[in-house]
Amino acid sequence: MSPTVWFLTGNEGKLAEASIHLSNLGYRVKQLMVDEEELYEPQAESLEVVARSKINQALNHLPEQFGNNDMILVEDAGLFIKALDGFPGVYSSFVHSTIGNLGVIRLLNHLSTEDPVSSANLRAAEFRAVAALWCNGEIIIGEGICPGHIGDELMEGNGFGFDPIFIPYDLDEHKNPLPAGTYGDYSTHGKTFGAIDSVAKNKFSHRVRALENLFSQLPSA
Ligand code: ITT
Repeated sequence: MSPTVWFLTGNEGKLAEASIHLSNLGYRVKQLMVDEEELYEPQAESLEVVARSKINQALNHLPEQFGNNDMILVEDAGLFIKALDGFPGVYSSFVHSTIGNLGVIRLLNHLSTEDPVSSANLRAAEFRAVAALWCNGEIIIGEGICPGHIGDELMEGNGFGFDPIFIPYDLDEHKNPLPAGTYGDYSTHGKTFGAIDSVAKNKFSHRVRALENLFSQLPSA
């Protein structure tokens, strides 16, 4: 039987996206539940520091059903806006729960022009994710980036967090991102992540890229 990947996260959206991807690779994914008060998220300058800290904490909260070959997954992500020098970055959770999506749009109000391509360049942003996997006593790290831009209005329906305001750049046939305004083999046709479903989001997602990068380093991969 393939090992279970225990994902330490309180975010159902992250869990759902990782489960779709990892089940395609043959893994079972279960949520590792830990009381919020018992977890500490360091306010660090790097996503990797946060991810490593979460792995070390998860090791103190292993469930009884944890099997010999099972693995622990944590992942830390953030939205980095170019015109704001990478803000909110590692402060994404705080910014989302305080000023929210409309607040971010307001911060960028002055960066809109008639021309959609130059607006997309002025409003460039990227999601970044760092995933860490504990496997047989070792920690493996994977990173993923999804470039795009911040839309000028909310487009919601699906997703979580900043999904309603983030429009990924199109991708070419090899899934490499293209410059703003270029149509590619993979496209959301100007829709935000919030306006597409998670299977479609996973084609672009920083999270999936981090997981692909991470799982490609496993000896059996
Ligand atoms: P954990 O319990 O796994 O830590 P979290 O919600 O705190 O979940 P992160 O620290 O990884 O998640 O991400 C910080 C915030 O960045 C998150 O709360 C969202 O607002 C935003 N974010 C991260 N990934 C996102 C995505 O794929 N789509 C939209 N927003 C995202």
